[in-house]
Amino acid sequence: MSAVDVHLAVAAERTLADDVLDGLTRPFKELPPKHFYDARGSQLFELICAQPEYYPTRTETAILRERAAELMDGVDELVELGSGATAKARLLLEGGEATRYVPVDVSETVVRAAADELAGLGVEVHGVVGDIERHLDRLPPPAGRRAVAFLGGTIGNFLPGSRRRFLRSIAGLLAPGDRLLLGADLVKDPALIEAAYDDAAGVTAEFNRNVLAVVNRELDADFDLDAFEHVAFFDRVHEWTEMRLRALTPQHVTIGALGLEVDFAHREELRTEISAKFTRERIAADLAAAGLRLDALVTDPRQWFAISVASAA
Ligand code: AVJ
Repeated sequence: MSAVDVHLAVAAERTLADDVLDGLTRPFKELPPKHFYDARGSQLFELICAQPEYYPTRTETAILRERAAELMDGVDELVELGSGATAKARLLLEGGEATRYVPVDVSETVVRAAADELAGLGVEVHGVVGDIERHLDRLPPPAGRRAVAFLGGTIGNFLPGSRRRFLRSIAGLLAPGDRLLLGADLVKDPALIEAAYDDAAGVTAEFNRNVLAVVNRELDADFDLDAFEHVAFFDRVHEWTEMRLRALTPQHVTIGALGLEVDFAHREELRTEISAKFTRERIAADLAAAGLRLDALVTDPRQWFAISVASAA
C-alpha cells in the first residue's frame, strides 16, 4: 500500500527566484546548494557517489550494512528526510522491523520512485513531497516508534546557526522513544576531503556548474557555463569544504525572470556549497543546542563518517 502527499507547487520556484535575487546581489555572491538537484543534477550526484575519491556514500553505506539492526532496533516507522535514492532506506528497512516508510523529498519523481521500489519489501510507503526546511509539520501522524533519518552528510550543507535551527525542527518530530539517525562526514586529512570534492573525472565540477544551467532554464538567465571554473577547498578554520564557481573573465549576466543584471569581475567567485565536517564534540554540541541527546555514534573502522543516534533530551 502506498500514498504520496504533495505540499509543493509554486512555492518551490519562488525559493529559487528569492535565493538568486538575494544571493547574486550580495557583496560575496552565494547560492544555496539545494538548487543543484534538478534531474541532471541528481544524476550527476549519483555519479559523484560512484567516483573513487568520493568516500562519504560508500562509507555510510558500509555502516548501514553492518549496523542496520542496531540502528533500527525497536523502530516501527522510518521517516527519511531528503530521501533521494532508496538504497540506504532499503538497508535500514531490511535490517529492522519497521512497517512503514515515509520518504520526504522535494522531488515528486524521487518520492514516487521510492514508493514503487520499496513496495516489494512489504512495508507501507507514505511519501511526502515537500521542502524539509518548510514542511516538516506536514508529516503523517506517527505509526509507532519513529526513526527520523537524515543521511548522507547533508546536515553539513547548513551553516552552523541554521544547522542548529534545523535540528531543533527535527527534534519537534520526536516523541519519547523515538530517535534521530544523523549521517555526518567526519574531520580527516584535508587532502582526502579536497580530492572528494574535486574528482579527477570532473564530475563534481560539472555538478557544480549545473546550478548555473538550472538558473538559466528556470529564470531565463544567460550564464556561460564555460566561463566559470570549479573551485573546491577545505577551510581548516571552519572545518568545512567550500565549492565555488570562479569567473575566468569578466561576466555580465542577465536573469530575465528577475529583470536583474549581474556582473562578475575577473576571478570573482560565487559560493555554491559548504559541506561541514564534524567531530564527535561538534555533533554532540549541535544536538544539545537543539534539545537532543547523543545516545550513540556509529562509525566505520577508519572513523571517516558517522551515523549519530540521538533522542529528545
Ligand atoms: C549530498 C550534501 C552530502 O556535501 O558531500 C557532493 C553534496 N557536493 N559533492 C556533500 C556534494 C559535492 C554532498 N551532500
